[in-house]
Amino acid sequence: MQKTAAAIHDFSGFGKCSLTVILPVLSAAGIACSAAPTAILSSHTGGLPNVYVQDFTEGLHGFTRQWTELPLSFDAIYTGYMSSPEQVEACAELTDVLRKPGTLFVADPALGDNGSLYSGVNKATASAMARFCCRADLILPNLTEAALLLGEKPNLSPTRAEVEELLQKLAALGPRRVAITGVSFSPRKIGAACYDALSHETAFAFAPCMEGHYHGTGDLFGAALLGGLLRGLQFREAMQAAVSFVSRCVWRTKQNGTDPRFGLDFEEELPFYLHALSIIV
Ligand code: PXL
Repeated sequence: MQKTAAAIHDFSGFGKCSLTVILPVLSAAGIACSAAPTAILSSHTGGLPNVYVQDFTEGLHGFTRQWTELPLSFDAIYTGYMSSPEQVEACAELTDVLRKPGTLFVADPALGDNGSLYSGVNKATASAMARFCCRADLILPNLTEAALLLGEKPNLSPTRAEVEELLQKLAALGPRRVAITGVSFSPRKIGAACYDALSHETAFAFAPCMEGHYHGTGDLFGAALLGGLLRGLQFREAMQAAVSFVSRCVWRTKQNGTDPRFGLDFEEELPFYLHALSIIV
C-alpha cells in the first residue's frame, strides 16, 4: 500500500522551503502527501525584502472541518512553521483529528536559527510551539530551536556530551525520538544527532560541510528523513540518507552560484536520494 502523509507547514511562494520542498521530496519518495498551509507568504522571511504574509489560521479551521468528515488516514503527520499561538492551536486541532493509533507525528519546531527567532515568530509562539512539540513522536529542532524548547540559551557549538544531554532533555519533554540538526564537531563536517528514548540509542550522521548559510536546509532534511522512515529505513539510516542528501544539495547550489537565500537546488539531486532509499539502483 502506498504510504500517506499530511504536511502542515507554510506555503512560501519563492525561496524554496516548507511546502515547496516537502511536497516534491515526499512525492519523489513515493509518498502520497496532502498539505494544509499555516500561512501564505510571497517568500520565506529569511533575508528577502517586502515579504507579503497572509495568516491562514481561519483556513486551517476550514480544512479541519472538511477533513474531519472525509475518510482520511495518514501514516504520518508532519508539522512545521507556525506564526502565532492561535495558529499553533489550530494546528493542534487538525493534528488531533488526523492522528490515529500508529500515525507517526513529526513536529519541526520551525522557530529560528543561528541563535535568534525567525522574523514573524515571537516568544509567545515559541512557548506555544514548545507545548505542541511535547505531543509529537519525533521532533526535529536545530540547535537554536533545541535551546528554545528547553528554555535555555542557545549553544551553537556544543560538544558531543552536550549534544547527548540536549537529546535526552528534549526526549524527556515527551517525544520518543529526537533529531537535532546543524551539529558539527569539526570544521569540515556537519550533520545531525538522533536519540530514541525507547532503545536509549544515540547516533550521529555527518557529511561534508560547505561554507555559508543556505536557506531551507532544515525542511529538506525533515522531508528526506520522513521519506526514509516511511520507506522502511531505520531511524539512523534515514538520518544518514537525509544528511547526505542535504549536503549534496548545498554543494550543487554552491556550484550553480545560486543566491543562498533562494533555497537549495535540490531537484537534480533527487535521484541520489532515491538511490539511498533503494527506490532506484
Ligand atoms: O525554513 C524555515 C522557514 C519556514 N517558513 C518560513 C520561514 C522560514 C525561515 O526563515 O521564514 C516562512
